[in-house]
Amino acid sequence: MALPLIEKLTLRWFTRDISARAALVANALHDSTIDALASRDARRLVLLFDRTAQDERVFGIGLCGSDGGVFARSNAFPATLSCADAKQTAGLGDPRITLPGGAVLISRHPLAATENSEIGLEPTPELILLHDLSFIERRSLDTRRYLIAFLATLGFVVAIITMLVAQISWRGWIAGARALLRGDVVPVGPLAVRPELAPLAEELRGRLRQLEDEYRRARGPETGWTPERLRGLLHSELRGDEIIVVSNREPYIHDRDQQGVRVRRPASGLVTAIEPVMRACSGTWIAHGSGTADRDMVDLDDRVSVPPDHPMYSLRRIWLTPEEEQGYYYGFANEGLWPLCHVAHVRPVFRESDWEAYRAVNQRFADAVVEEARTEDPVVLVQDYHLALVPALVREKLPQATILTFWHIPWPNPESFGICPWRREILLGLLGSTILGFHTKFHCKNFLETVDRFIEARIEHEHSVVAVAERETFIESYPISIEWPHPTEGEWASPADCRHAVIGRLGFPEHAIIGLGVDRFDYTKGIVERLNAVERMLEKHPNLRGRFVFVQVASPTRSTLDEYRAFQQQVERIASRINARFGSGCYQPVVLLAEHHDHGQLIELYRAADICVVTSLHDGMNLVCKEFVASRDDEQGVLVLSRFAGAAREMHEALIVNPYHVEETADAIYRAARMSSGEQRERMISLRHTVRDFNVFRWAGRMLSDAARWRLRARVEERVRKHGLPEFDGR
Ligand code: ADQ
Repeated sequence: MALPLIEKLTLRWFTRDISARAALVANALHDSTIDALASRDARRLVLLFDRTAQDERVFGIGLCGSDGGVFARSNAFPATLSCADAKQTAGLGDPRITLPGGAVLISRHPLAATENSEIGLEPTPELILLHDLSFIERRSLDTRRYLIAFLATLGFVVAIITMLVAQISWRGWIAGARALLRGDVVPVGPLAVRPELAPLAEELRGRLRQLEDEYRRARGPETGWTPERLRGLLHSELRGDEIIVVSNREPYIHDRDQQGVRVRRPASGLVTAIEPVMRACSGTWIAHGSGTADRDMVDLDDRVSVPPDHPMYSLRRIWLTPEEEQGYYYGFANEGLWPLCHVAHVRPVFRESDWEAYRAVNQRFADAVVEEARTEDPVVLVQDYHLALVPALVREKLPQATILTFWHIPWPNPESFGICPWRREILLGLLGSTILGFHTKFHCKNFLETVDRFIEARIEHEHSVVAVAERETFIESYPISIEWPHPTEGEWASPADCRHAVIGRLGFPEHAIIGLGVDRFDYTKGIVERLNAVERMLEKHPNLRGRFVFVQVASPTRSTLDEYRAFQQQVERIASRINARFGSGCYQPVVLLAEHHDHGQLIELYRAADICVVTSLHDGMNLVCKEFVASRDDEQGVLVLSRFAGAAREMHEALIVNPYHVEETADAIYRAARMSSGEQRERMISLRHTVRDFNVFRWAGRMLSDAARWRLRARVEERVRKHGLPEFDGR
């Protein structure tokens, strides 16, 4: 479209130039032409015209005489071109004619009299100049080529630039849209914080959440471990065999106070884990009756049905004298084995008298198992480090029993375990089990190495089996968990209401960022390290002073032991120090709630908190972090988790820290305090999947399935031994 326009324009310019040039040439020829004309010398004129026409632009020159004919013409001037035609064309708007050699432009220039000569002729002779226009065509062809090339190059460059710009802005849009959908603030780019986009983003987020929920509902539980499935397993694979649990801690404690008898659930990870399993499979739980009203609540066989409001299984209580409790529980178990297995820099203490008490009490528990067993091959679940001798003691009396022992705390390396003067006895006691479970593969490995170091045994590393005197024990990891909650409508207050209640009760500022720790008052839980990290964070980030609050719930435990009393005092001192440094007016950054909380109170705190901090220095698993995650159905809240807790091996979306590194922990708490709600949600969704799918029924189910396999194998072996061996021997 542009080309004809450009051609027209260039032609007009050239025509104007040529006309001006023609006037110049005509002027130059004027006088000589008049002289030659005066002498009627046509030859001279031809010579004059030919010379002038040597100029490449002048094609030909002719002189029209007063008679109307061509008086003289240059060689190239066409003989066919009459003066009349030439004059007529020259008068047109487009004074061009086409000759065989190409287009020419015609101009006419009348001759006027000069000073020396008078023409005196009528009409006046005129010079006709023919100008070569072929160069214009050549130029216009070149121009056309250049123009096409230029436009093509320009188009190409523009296309590239457009693509680049589109790419960059598309990425910007995508990143911005993603950030908006996550609920982040978009600081730059096309979607940078614009109030008008907020409702749109909110709507999109809502829709996404809806789609995810639909997807989750459609997918159903991944591993699908429920109480029903566990019950089904017990009936199908274990043929409804009886289940006996034996542990030191009882699941329900009856205490007497001024109002009468109260039932209490102890702060214990073991109880948290085993209770739902017992509810699912009934059976009998044997445990130490430690409550002040426990004796009043049992029948003649020391049994009571629990849970009190909806009995589902039987609790058999064992009575211990204060001396027995001192030696077995406080002494050997908690001053010896607990610090031995938790490498937490508190020295284990081993006393002969404690060991004697430990042995005697373990015998009492084993006897109770034998008493409770209605068959010769019950499934016995032995729990924890208080009862390490029970498996072998039960095995002596009930050789057909399937004994599953679970060690709830870490198992240290052989060097550390070697400190124990009764290491052989402990190992042989545990190896009375059919299956011995730990939380992690790492603890299993440590156990196998310890066996290898201290006793005569055949170890099949490939199958994770230890055999002592041909009696085999399968060593396996079974990461423990909690029951996934299914709160009934209205049972849980909304997180906003929980927050409101906690802020009101503890006198926090309205926009407080709430950090939370929930533990027993135990030196392995890293409470001191956690408070030091909180202090360091407030030191580094003064902007959070007056806003960040840390609630440490710690239920007193083993308080008769010096180590525990000193530890509680140390924590109280540190909390006071932080409050003195950073508190002002009614703002106290650390609130220490040194008391037992019931389940509902813990749920309220978990749901109110922005951050849950678990900084165990060494922990078998740690259930607090799983409880926090399970309580956050709003998919908000950040978990800061010690890498030394077994849970860190599953809960990768937590902010994992080394609690010994104060700076790192402080930075993680700060990061959690500033984490966008979008990132919180992403992490929390993933954590919730893990805890829901790997729940406590899966833990129990896996162990009981393995037990069923071993029972089957044992029965086949027994049959072969009884009926198959004679034939086999050929006797
Ligand atoms: P614990 O050392 O008792 O368990 P943990 O797993 O954290 O530790 O469980 C503590 C339980 O007690 C939780 O259910 C928690 O809610 C409750 N609790 C803590 N403080 C409380 C308080 N103040 N009031 C009320 N309840 C409180 C041991 C091992 C762990 C392992 C469990 C289970 O040390 O590593 O995870 O057994 O195997």
